[in-house]
Amino acid sequence: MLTRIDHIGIACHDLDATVEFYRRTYGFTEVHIEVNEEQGVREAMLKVNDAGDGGTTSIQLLEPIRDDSPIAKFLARSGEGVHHIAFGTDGDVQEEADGIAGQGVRVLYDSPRRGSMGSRITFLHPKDCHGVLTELVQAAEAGERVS
Ligand code: CMX
Ligand code: CO
Repeated sequence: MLTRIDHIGIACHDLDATVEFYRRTYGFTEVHIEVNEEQGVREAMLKVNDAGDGGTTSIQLLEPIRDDSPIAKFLARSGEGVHHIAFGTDGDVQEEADGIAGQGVRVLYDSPRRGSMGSRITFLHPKDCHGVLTELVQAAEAGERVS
């Protein structure tokens, strides 16, 4: 089941300046920063302010590290802005993706890849999702995180 909005992915030219914008303007805190070579990005996770109601959502800011990365291509075509929405799964992300593929939606990876903070991720083609690049995320268990 898809149980939450895990994060919204936003493409930016300058990661540090964009992190600073979200910190200064909204008071969001950076909880994680990493380079993901496979995805061709330097990225930061910012936690949206927590009102104590149990809701935890993040903003993922993505800066390209290679000209042929999906984020570089997106910036060249569309400029900065919302790049994808990521839903969290409560179970195995591959099983979730297989079920969705059965509805005729293209899943972009044959098997899940490594996402932020050791999560397992895959993507659904935007053309099959009414224009929205959609990521599925299975969070790493606390003991399993790979950095
Ligand atoms: N949102 C909506 N539509 C998008 C899109 C996006 N982010 N990226 C591309 N498209 C559209 C294009 O505009 C194009 O539409 P038209 O045919 O109408 O012009 C169509 O999709 C296909 O475009 P394309 O040039 O053939 O495909 P790309 O080479 O741009 O690849 C995609 C698109 C989704 C397959 C590729 O970006 C991908 O594999 N993404 C998954 C990985 C990823 O995005 N990684 C970065 C984030 C990492 C993370 O979240 O951790
Ligand atoms: Co993402």
